[in-house]
Amino acid sequence: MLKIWGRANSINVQKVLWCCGELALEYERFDAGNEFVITKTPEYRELNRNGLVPTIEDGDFLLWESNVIVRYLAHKAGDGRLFPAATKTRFDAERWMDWQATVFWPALRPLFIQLIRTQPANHDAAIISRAEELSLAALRILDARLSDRCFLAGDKFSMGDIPAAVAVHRWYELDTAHPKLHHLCRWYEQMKERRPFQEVVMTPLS
Ligand SMILES: N[C@@H](CCC(=O)N[C@@H](CS)C(=O)NCC(=O)O)C(=O)O
Repeated sequence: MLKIWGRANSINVQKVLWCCGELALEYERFDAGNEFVITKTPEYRELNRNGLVPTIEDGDFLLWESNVIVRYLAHKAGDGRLFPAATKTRFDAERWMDWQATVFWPALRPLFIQLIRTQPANHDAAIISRAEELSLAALRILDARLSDRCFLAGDKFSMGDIPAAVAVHRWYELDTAHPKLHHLCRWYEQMKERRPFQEVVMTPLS
């Protein structure tokens, strides 16, 4: 059975768990990361030298990097449910996955760390304000993208929606200003209707 290493409250682990839910894949999950200090052990470092989560073991195949794991599982399913068959649609989806990892999450993460993982007495107003500004800029890009299509890579839900949606969920859950972004909001409501999203992403932030 597929093995997944990673605590269930990690944004990057949630991408993989959501993907498994969409594909109805069975898996065994092992807590790792943060308070689960197993990531610091030599045994875990053999699996993932970065000491980060998630890591998966699919038989003798070991893989880390959450978005790549989502691509791998979606492709392996082989039925086009999450992995678009058409070349341009596929790379369109991949583009939004990379953008989430390189632009959107780096903008939003400091806000999450400040508001959820930092004692209020230690909040840094400059970090919060900058993160709010950069996150909103990224969210406006998503909103514009969704103005003329249902999902990020077209008219069908795909792997391209998964990384962005887990991050958008965090933004909506944070105690920060939420200017009206109508297209984004409509898309997020669609995500919230999906059972696997409800089960693994819509959990209290911690
Ligand atoms: N680019 C990596 C980033 C992985 C990452 O930063 N994971 C975080 C959790 S979201 C982590 O392992 N943090 C340290 C920890 O939990 O101990 C990926 O997408 O898988």
